[in-house]
Amino acid sequence: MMSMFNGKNVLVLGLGATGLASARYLTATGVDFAVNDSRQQPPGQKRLAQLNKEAKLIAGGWHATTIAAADIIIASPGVDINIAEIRDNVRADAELIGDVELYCRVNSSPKLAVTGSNGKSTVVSLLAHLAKYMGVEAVLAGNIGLPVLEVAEQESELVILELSSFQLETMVSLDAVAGTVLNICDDHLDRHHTLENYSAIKHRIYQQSRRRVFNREQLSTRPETVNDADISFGLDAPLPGHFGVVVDGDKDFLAYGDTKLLDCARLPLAGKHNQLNCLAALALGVCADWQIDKLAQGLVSFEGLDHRCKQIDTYDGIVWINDSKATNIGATLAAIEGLARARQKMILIAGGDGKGADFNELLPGLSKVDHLITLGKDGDEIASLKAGTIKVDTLQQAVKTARQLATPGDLVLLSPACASIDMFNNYMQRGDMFIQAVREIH
Ligand code: UMA
Ligand code: ADP
Repeated sequence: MMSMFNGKNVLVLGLGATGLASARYLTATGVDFAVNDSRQQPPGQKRLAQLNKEAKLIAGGWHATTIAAADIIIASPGVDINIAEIRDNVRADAELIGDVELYCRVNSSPKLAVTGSNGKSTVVSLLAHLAKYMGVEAVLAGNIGLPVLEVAEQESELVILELSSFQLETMVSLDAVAGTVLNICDDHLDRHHTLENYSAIKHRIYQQSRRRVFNREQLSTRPETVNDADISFGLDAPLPGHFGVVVDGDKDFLAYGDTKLLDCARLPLAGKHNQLNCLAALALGVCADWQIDKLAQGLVSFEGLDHRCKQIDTYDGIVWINDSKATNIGATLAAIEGLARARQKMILIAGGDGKGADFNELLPGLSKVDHLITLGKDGDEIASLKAGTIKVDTLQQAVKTARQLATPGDLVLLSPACASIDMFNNYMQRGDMFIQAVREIH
C-alpha cells in the first residue's frame, strides 16, 4: 500500500471515467475507499461494483458527513470543488486533490504538459504522432480522454498530458520537462467565474514546468517571469531560439530562429491557428531533446482530428465543414479567420450552451459571415448580434436552411462557439448528427 494513503480515510468524488480510473488504481494498490457522486445513476456504477465489491457508493447528492470524514479526497474534474456543499464540508486538515495531481505524485516518467483554451487535443495528438515518428515510446493521457490513473503504474519514456483548468486547479506536483499555455479566451466561466481566475489556474502549469513554452502573440499566455530556457512561438519571424513563421518569396516557412524548417503549404492542417499549434508542438519537442529537422518533417504525415475544422464533403459545389469541437468563441473565431475568403459565401451554424461567455467577442468574426443560423440555449443571444439571422430549433433544420441559402462555391461551417450539452450528449454526437443531416439531404 502506498504511504500517502496509510491509515487514511479515502473518498473519490465523481464516478465518470476519472472516478472509475481512481477506483481502479486504489483497488490495485490495496487502498480502501468510498465514492460519492451527485448523480442518481453515475455512469460508472456497474463497473465499480465489478471492480470492487467493498467500495461504498453514495449517489444522488453530495454527502456532507462522508465528505467531512475523509482525510484524502480525489475529485473528478467535472466536480466543482468550490461549491458550498463540498468546500464547507472538507476538513481543514484533509487533502483535496484531483486525479492528475495523484498521478504526478506516483508516476515519475518525463512529462510534456499542454493546456490552453483551444488546440490542446490537436497539439497533444501532434506530439504523440511526432513521438512515434521519432521512435519514442510515449503515452498520451489526461483531458484528451484516457484518465491518467489508468496508466499510473506504467513508467514510460515520455508522457504527453492534456490538462484542463479543472485538473490544474488542484495540481502542485506536475514537474514537467516542459509545459505550455497555448492561448486563453473566455471558457468555463460558469465554473471559474472570472477570466482572471481561469487564467491564473491555467498559469499553474508554468510553476510546475522546468521549461515554459508560450504564445508571444497573446500576452496572457506569457509566464510572469521569462528566462533563457523558455521558448516562445508566434506567426511573426522568430528571434534565435524561438519559433515562428518567415516569409521567403511567395512562401511561408515554419522557422526556428532563422532556420527555415518546413514550407507551410506542406502542413496537413488548415488555418493560421494550426500553424501556431505546429510551432507549439515543435517547441515542446525541442524541450524533449528531439532533433528539430527530423521533427519538422514529422508534421507532414499528421492526419488531424475529427470534429475540428474537418471537411465532410462537397455536394453540388458546396463545402460542408464540421467544427463541432468549437465549444468557445476563440475556436469559432479561429475557424472563421482560417476559412473566410477560401470560398464565396460563408454560412455559419452556431449556438448551444455558452457557459457564461460574452458573445460580443464574436462580433469581428460575424462580420465575415454572410448568413448566420443559430440554435440551442444561447442561440438567441448570438442571433441578436447580426441582423437577418435565422433561428432554428434543431440541427437538421439548420442544415436544411443552410442548403437553401447556399449556392455552388459557398462554405457551410458548423462552429457553435458553445458547448453541446443543452441538446446533445457531447460535441462528438453533435458533429456526427451534423454529418448525418448533411448526408441525408443529398
Ligand atoms: N458530474 C456530476 N456529478 C458528479 C460527477 C460529475 O454531475 O458527481 C457531471 C459533471 O458536472 C460533468 C460530468 O458529470 O458534466 C462528467 O464529469 P466527470 O468528472 O465524471 O468526467 P469524466 O467522465 O471523468 O471525464 C473527465 C473530463 N471531463 C470533464 O472535465 C467534464 C474529460 O474531459 C476527460 O477526457 C476525462 O476526465 C479523462 O481525463 C472532457 C471535457 O469535456 C472531454 N473536458 C473539458 C473540456 O475539454 O473543455 C474540461
Ligand atoms: P481543445 O482540446 O483545447 O478543446 P482542440 O484541438 O480539440 O482543442 O480544438 C478545439 C477547437 O478549437 C476546434 O474547433 C479547433 O478548430 C479550434 N482550435 C484548434 N487550435 C486552435 C488555436 N490554436 N486557436 C484557436 N482555436 C483553435
